[in-house]
Amino acid sequence: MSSSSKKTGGVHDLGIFKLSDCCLLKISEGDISQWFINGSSDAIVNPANERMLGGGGADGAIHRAAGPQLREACYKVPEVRSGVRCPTGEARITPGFKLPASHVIHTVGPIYDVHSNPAALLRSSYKNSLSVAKENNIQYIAFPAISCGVFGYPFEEAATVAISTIKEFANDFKEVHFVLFADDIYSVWLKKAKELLQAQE
Ligand code: AR6
Repeated sequence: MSSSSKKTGGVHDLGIFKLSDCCLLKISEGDISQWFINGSSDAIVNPANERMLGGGGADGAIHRAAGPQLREACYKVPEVRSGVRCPTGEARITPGFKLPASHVIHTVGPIYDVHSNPAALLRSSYKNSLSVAKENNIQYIAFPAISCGVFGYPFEEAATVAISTIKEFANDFKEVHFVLFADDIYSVWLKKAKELLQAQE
């Protein structure tokens, strides 16, 4: 199967795949905090922790780019128990404030070596993020590789869960994006998408 991905001057262009007649999956390298489509029906997904008050990695980049209002909005999300605003596998939505994208969907992926069934929890993170997006009329959504940084999830296993779960929402969005931070993880995602999806010419 051929792919539409290209490599120009050491920078990967998009890998584009068809999820359904109305929805494309686009895979690129970059900083998710800078991603947007139209600033009105677009959302980025933040790989957060259960407190939802910021952290390192993509979470840190998103909070820095959004400005302090994002932390204030997160603070107002009710705790379900002490120190937990978003349990592992669930998702919450806030505005994007100074981000170019209109919304942030915060989700908490599993810690690979701590949780007993990380695949089920990672699947829940993707599924609940997509459900919250759908409820809020989001048409364009971008994911990083949830749990693949600090939380230690192996890239290939994570890519299988991510892409197969997104396939189930193929009729609900115009575009689903993966914005991946580094060449190694981008290549793994692209390879997995070629295995599981149809390349768009
Ligand atoms: N844009 C896109 N991807 C990024 C960016 C960025 N700006 N920065 C990092 N990545 P991580 P996790 C990649 O650690 O594993 C935080 O402290 C990164 O290379 O951000 O779910 C939270 O507060 C990796 O491939 O999220 C939590 O405590 C992927 O994003 C914890 O880390 C996810 O890495 C969550 O850990």
